[in-house]
Amino acid sequence: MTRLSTATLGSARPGVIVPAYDRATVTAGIVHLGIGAFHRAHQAVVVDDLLVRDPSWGIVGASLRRPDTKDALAPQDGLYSVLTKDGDARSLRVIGAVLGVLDAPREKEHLLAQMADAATRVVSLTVTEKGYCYNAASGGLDLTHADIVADLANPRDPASAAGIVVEALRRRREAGIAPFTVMSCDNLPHNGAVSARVFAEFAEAVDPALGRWVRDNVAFPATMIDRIVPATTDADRGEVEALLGLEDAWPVMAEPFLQWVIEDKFVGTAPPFEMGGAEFVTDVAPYERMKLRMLNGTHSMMAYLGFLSGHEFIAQVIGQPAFRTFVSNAMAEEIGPTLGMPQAQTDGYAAQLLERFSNTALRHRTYQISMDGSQKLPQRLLGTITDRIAAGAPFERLALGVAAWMVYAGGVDEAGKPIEVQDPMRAAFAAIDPANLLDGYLALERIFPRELAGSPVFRAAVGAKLALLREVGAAEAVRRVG
Ligand code: CS2
Repeated sequence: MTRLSTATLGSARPGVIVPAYDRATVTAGIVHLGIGAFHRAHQAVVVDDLLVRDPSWGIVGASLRRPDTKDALAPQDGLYSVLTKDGDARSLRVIGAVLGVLDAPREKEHLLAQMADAATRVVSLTVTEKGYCYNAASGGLDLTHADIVADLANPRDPASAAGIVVEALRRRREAGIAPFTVMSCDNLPHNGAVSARVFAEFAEAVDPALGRWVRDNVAFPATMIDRIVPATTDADRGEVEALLGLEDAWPVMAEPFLQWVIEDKFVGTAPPFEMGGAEFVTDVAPYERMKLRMLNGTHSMMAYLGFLSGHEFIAQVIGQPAFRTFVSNAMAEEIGPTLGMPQAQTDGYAAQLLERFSNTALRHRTYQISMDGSQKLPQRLLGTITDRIAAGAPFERLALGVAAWMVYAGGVDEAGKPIEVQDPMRAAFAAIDPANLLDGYLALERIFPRELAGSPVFRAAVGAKLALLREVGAAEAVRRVG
């Protein structure tokens, strides 16, 4: 079948939404680091909407590790489709906002030159939690991280996100060009403040004057990003091909829901992201907290408990009445009350989340969400638990979620089969004595703040849930906790 490209786009099937602007007039204004499925189903879609008004905000994407996105999108002139799925309903749209993709390891100079170019006014990132080389316990850059050590030894030839951003900023400063705005779009708490701190600390370690300049001149808006984007499968590619009438090697799948809340703090004028439904606010924190604790918190709980119960997809998990009760109670009774919002608002949000999780067309794998638990647990579950303990309130369901993660990270499922655990702290997990999981995990200070690990209430709650999981298994534990 003919491949999707500029030349063939005209033969897309009727009903497919195609760019409403003339792509030939679009120029690059954004460099995006970490051009995975999430970015292409979220930010790039919003940019695709605003290019009608201002064609100077096209995106040059970069992948920091794997060349697969570049290899797939180059023959397609950057074009790809987003298939939105809701039950049996489908909507297919071809996105034209990505002008090109650079493979950072092979094309570093090209990438740095693009970032140092005055036309680039925003550098956005989806490099996942671990990509910030951030030490959750200290709150700053992890100067012992191998990638940071390597980049600080050779800052003109960087490989980490921090190294690349700072080298591009150094070049701009030297050339007398205003800095770009650095916009984190990762699921980190206070992603703006974390990026500000991590990148300024890196710059400072390269040159104190550069560190000061970064602190004083670069804007790091916080953002809350939300859209469920499961990994694309071969079956998805087949579905896209049938709907599009062309072959697309790199489509992305998404739910209809899309939310993006952005702190109104840019160097110069921000791209008109509101044209694509984004919202500019002065304080992102309440949105971010609600989303991380309610959506991502229950996502992780469903992922570990669901995986251990033998469920492959989130919609299957939430389709079990016991799980639905458990998740709904966790949100209403344990998470919602920590958000400091009117109950009607958190209840409404919870109801909407249950609907979104129930979207059977998405096939969002529990295994996918289970990845990188060490990087996710603190902001998704542990902060909520800390607040519950401070309020003297129970947190049985959250404790079961943490215990399920410990079992999962131990690398053996309930049938005794090995689990391929993907996590930067995997080696540390493997060194834990299976006979004493609780002490082993709680000693990991990068995950568990000392105060929490030392809390008798916390230890007792998680310890009891570990025992319950061992005794009756995840499915029955969920039913009993309810
Ligand atoms: C998920 C998120 O994989 C995960 O850890 O919880 O990617 C989630 O789907 C998104 O944050 C939704 O916006």
